[in-house]
Amino acid sequence: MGLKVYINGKFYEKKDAKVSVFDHGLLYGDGVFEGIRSYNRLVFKLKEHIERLFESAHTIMLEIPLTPEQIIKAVVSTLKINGFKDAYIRVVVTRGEGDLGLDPRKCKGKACVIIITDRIVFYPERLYKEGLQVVTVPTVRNLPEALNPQIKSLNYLNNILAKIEAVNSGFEEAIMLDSLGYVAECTGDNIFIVKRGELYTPPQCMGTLRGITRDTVLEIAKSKRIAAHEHVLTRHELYNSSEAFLTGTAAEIIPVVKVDGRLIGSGRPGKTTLMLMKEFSKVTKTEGVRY
Ligand code: PXG
Repeated sequence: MGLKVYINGKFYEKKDAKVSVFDHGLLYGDGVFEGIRSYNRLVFKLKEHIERLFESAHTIMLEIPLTPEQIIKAVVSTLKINGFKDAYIRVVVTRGEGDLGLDPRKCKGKACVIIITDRIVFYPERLYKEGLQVVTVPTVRNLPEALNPQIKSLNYLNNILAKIEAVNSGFEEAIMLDSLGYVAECTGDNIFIVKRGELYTPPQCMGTLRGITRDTVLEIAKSKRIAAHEHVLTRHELYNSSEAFLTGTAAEIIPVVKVDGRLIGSGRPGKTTLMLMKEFSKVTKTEGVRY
């Protein structure tokens, strides 16, 4: 039995899990999504992810045809039917079928709800031990006043362009700057630095998604009495930090040891980063919605 995908209340085999070519999610990137993870049959921060999904949908005036509780139930059913203990979960809501015009009013039916669960894909284990080398890229992060990065929309071209630029330069991940040149975030991760034992991360108004892993790191820091600041960061501050790391549902917490050719600290993952990685791993093993 193969992978089963949830579409609008029904389960389909992977090969039959399809949506219309007239779906505005495909035609215009008109829709929203969330990337969630489960660890040992516990879905981490499921409520928070679904809340963010509804906020993204609210802003683009997309009516999700289910309640948050119904989506949570559907996520759990999809995980159960596929028998995953550890999974990567993708919840996608598209505007649905319309015509060849971008007006969302032309999508007469309901929005389309898709839930895909699969094995997790993440950076090779080696990079968590050695740390990642990253570069800043020319593509500027979307301006909040144009397309707010808080909307986790199906249009990820801004991030994909940045990823292409990093890969073309021989790096796995890109640091995106905002239109003023301040550090915003990476293509699918938030960024933190450590300086004099304190944490700094760009505020969400700087073209930065309010990441759920980012929030979790801020909670851990609080519980460990480590000062954490949401503060604008320049490249200079990044280059001269003693530690740096990225946070995201897919990557979890990954150390950064080089930025634009500048060594960060000793060039090895730092002790605050390693402590946070350990604590994060504890939290994900003990907290979440059980299935
Ligand atoms: N910034 C951006 C632009 C993101 O897309 C994050 C930060 C981290 O947020 P969370 O809430 O996950 O801590 C994201 C999250 C993927 C993938 O398939 C992308 C994300 C999450 C999971 C998978 O590339 N983005």
